[in-house]
Amino acid sequence: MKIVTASVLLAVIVATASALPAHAAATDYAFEPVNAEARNGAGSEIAVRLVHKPSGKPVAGAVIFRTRLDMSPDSMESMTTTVEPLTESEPGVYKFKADFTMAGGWALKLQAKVQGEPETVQGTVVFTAKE
Ligand SMILES: [Cu+2]
Repeated sequence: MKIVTASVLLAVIVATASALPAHAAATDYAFEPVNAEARNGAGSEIAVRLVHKPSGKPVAGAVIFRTRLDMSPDSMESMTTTVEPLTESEPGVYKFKADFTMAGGWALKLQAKVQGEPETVQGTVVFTAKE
């Protein structure tokens, strides 16, 4: 039964490794909509707030390096449109210009680098584009 013992031991090691604090750190951050309702159409402004969950404080100076805007909330994940970053309008609030092409639910998927956090922070914010 030596093999069984080894695999149990391995499972314990894997479980312990996934509980390391480094993993918890990136999940300490959350992206939230400033206003979940958006105007449908080209050049619509949307904004997200990046929050450090344990302190509840906004996170300024994050570098959002990847975005994707798609209609996955309405089961149209392949329907994407352009989204262009604008300035950080106030600390922790990041604005974008979105070219919505259809009324309904849109998911803004973000990847960001936060100062002092080695892991990439990821988030999804759902907006509803309305006529
Ligand atoms: Cu659609």
